[in-house]
Amino acid sequence: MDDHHEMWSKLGMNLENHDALLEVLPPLYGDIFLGQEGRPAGMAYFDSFFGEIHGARIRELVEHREAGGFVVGSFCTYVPEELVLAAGGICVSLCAGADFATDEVEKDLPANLCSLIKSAYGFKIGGVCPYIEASDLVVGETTCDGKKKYYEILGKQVPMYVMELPQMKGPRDRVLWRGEVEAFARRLEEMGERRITEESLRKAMGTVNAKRRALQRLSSLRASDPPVISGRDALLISQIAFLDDTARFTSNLETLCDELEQRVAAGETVGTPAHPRVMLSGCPMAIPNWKVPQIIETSGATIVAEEMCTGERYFRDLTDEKAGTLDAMLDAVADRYLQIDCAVFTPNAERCENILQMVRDRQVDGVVYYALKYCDPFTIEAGSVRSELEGAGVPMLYLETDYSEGDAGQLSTRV
Ligand code: BJ8
Repeated sequence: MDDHHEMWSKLGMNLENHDALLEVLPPLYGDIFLGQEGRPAGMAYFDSFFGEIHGARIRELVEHREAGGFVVGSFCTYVPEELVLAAGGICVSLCAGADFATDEVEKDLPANLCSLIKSAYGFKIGGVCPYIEASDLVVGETTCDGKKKYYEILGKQVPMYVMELPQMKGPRDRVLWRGEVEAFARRLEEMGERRITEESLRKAMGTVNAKRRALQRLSSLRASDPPVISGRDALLISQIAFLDDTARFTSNLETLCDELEQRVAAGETVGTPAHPRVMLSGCPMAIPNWKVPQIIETSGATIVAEEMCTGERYFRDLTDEKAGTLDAMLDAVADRYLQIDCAVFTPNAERCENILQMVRDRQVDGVVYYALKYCDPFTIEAGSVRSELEGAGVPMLYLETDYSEGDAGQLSTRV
């Protein structure tokens, strides 16, 4: 990585902590990704993105702000990124994939909170997340209780805006959510000092849908047997989708998919027909949370799908681009996001239906259910998912873990 210390310093980051973090990440990345055999050549783009994940990409965000734009940071797939783009902003997800400054974190947050929230706070107070430091606004959502209450604490440290997400999906909930989408659009217009127009929103919807279509294409290619790309690489791509420039990401992913199509035709694979085909299901995995995929794929299985927000839940649904007026477009945005089947909703039967569909489409042999400790929505919903899968004759392995490496041996044995 080039020397970006001056930029990080101007952003107010803790350089000592950050240097320590940057020493750990490249070897970890090398072990998990670069040593894989038969990797597609198109992964080189994503490797190079990762190499500059805290450098060149952050410089782009800084330059965007200097040119009059703004940056919005978020923690959830419910935040409508089309609206941010349409108002002249860039939407990025914030760091939350590794333990950091845990002792300090636990002075403000309970120890029995999920790793994802504690990690997000650790990266903030440790001064090691350039994405949050480069954000003009952090957007939260009323999903799980842990995040809701965490946003009250975070809101004392950064400019914060919270969208009220309903907990059900009836007509009154839809009205509430549509109002929230509209209010968010108005807030973004204030930030960007420009109106969101039919033209700008239509363009943004097209740009974001193109990204989701490219991710859907990758997902379909993973139906090949044996697989042509590892689950680790596919997960990495999903993680980068939340950080990279949307159009550039899409173009590089389409190039990779072209290569994968050729590999399917040529029979070039990353596994053998004897490898079990595994689907991951559950909580999201933010960079650099690769512990479980690494264990699964070094134990003789290949991951062929992720039923999680860093996976199918992020790109399954498109926003209807046929809407003619601005009002109708905001309807389409609201409707698209309300389809997301996160476990924070009740009831959430469509999640099980979607899981069964994915099992069929990807010819899945078994599901590894990944739950973060203390995540009530996903740990509780595991029971319904298990009984649906058992009914369909598909085995499920339930793994409850956190971001520490202490249980890696035990997880490995169970896998
Ligand atoms: S849409 S999955 S990104 S809420 S793991 S913080 S739920 S206690 S991350 Fe999520 Fe949006 Fe849903 Fe996706 Fe709470 Fe669970 Fe922690 Fe979680």
